[in-house]
Amino acid sequence: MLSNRNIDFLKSKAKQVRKDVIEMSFRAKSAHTGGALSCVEILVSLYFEIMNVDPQNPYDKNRDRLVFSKAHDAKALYAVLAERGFFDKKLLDGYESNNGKLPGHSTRHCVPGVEVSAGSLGHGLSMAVGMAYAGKIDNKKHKVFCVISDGECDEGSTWEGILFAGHHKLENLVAIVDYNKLQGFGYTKDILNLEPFSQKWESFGWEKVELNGHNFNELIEAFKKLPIKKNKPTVIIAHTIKGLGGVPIYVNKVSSQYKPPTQEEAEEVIRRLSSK
Ligand SMILES: Cc1ncc(C[n+]2csc(CCOP(=O)(O)OP(=O)(O)O)c2C)c(N)n1
Repeated sequence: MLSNRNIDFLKSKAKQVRKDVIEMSFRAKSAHTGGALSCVEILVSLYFEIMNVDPQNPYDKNRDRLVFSKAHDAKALYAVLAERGFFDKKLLDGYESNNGKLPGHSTRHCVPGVEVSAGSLGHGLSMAVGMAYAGKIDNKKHKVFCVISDGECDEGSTWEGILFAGHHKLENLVAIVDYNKLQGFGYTKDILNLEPFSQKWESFGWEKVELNGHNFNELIEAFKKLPIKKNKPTVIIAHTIKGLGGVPIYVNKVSSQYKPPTQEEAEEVIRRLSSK
């Protein structure tokens, strides 16, 4: 269990990240806000409590790696990295603009801390698997985390990575599924149902934890137990809500995928997140 002080600290970071995400969405009139909001607590937990990273030495060879496979939701990653001190927060103003440094899909080394280029969905887990496999061969101690979406779990390439990691017993690998149950044009259960989801991972040789992906206590308790089982990769199936904390009428709706907030909506969300 985390102390109340730690929880309050993480919650305040999550609020700030949500504000930054909404501001970037509004400024750039960008899509992909719902999925950025659903993974905020996952990223805040990892970068502020769990991962061995040093913003002053971002390419330390012993650092933990994070592959952000659902790179269309890069706003969340950028906001967390900036808040953690990897780069100047002013760069967020140039998100998805001609003169900015932050592309709509997170791209390797566009700023310190972004480990891989991604955005063509379904490839990140295989990159993470390769990094974990190399780490295991070289007897390295760092972990490789990979944040993937449920939409990516409808893709065959993801299951090839899952199969490989189970076979090679990559206990240094942790996949976190941001299971918000919505994709670009509908609910995952209607497009290509994943259930029974956790059993599928287990049958491929992974150890699973299922939790509320917005609850810091649950997330951090699970992360602190890693590796959950010797000789097995871990999947954390994080049940989340697309658009949580953003514009209320888009929460858990397809519209949270592509619709940027209007000025009034953005102002209202920022006001709410700035109060209390
Ligand atoms: C291979 C590929 N196909 C299609 C897209 C276009 N696309 C961007 S986001 C998205 C769906 C988002 O849903 P999901 O993957 O579940 O992510 P989340 O809800 O977590 O944002 C799609 C189809 C893409 N980026 N890559």
